[in-house]
Amino acid sequence: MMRIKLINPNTSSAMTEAMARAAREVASPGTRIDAVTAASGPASIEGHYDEAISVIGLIDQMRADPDADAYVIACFGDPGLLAARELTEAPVLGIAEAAMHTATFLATSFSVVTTLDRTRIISEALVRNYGMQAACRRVRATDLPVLELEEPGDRVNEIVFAECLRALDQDRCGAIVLGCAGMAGLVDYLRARLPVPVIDGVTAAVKIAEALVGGGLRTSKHGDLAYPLPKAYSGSLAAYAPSVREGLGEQRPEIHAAR
Ligand code: 5HY
Repeated sequence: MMRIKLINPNTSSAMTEAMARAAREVASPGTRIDAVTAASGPASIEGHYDEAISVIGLIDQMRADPDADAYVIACFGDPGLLAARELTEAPVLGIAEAAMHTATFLATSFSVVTTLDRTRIISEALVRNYGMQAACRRVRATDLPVLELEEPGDRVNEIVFAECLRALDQDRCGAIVLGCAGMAGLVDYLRARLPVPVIDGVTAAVKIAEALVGGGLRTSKHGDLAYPLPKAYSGSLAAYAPSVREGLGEQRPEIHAAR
C-alpha cells in the first residue's frame, strides 16, 4: 500500500474534500490518499504574504505525519516546496510544477488559467522558476477569488470555461493548466467541452507521486535539499528548530523530532 499525503495549505476543508475526491478518482487501487487541511493559516492563498505564512501550517502537517510515501502540496503557488523537500526523502510534489511538466508531455505549449490577477503574476514567476517559458504561452486570470471555487457552480464553471476558450483562441495553446487547487472539481466539466488536454495539478501530482515512489525514487539529500542544518530557532518559532537524531547510519534531523 502506497500512502500519499495530500496537504491543503489553506484552511478550507471544503476545498480539501473536493481535492481528495479528485485525487481518489485517479489513484491506483494500491494507493491511499490521506488528505488534510492546514490547521492554522490563511483561509485562501492569494498573495506572497498568504503564501509565506501558509508554509508553517503545511510544515505542521508534514511533521504530524513523517512516514508518508509521498507528499503533495495542494496549492498552485507551490508554497514551501523546496523547504518541504528538505524535510524528507519521500518525494514532495507541488501541483503547479506537476501540472506544468505534465502539460509538456502532452502538448508543445500550454496556457495557465488561474484566479486573481495578482495570482497570475505569481504563477508567471513560477513559470520562469521552473524553466517553462518556452512552453507556457500565457497565464490568464479569471478574477475569481479562491474561495469562490470551494463549491463551484454554473457561474464559476462558465467563467473558467470562457477563459479557457480565450486561451485556445488567442494563445493558440495545445493544453490548459488549471491554476488553482480548487479547480480540481472543474476538470470533468472542462474536458467535456474543450478539444485539448485539461490538466489539474492535484491529479497530475498524485500520478507523478505514484510513478516516483513506484520507481523507487527519493528526494536528493545532496546539496540544497539535504536535511536542514540543526540549529536553535528562537521566539515563537523555537519549536521549528531542526534537531538531530541518529538514523540510517548518519545524523539526520527528523521532521517530527522538534515538536
Ligand atoms: C490554490 N490559492 O491553489 C491557490 C490558487 C491561487 O488557496 N489554493 C489557494 O489562486 O493562487
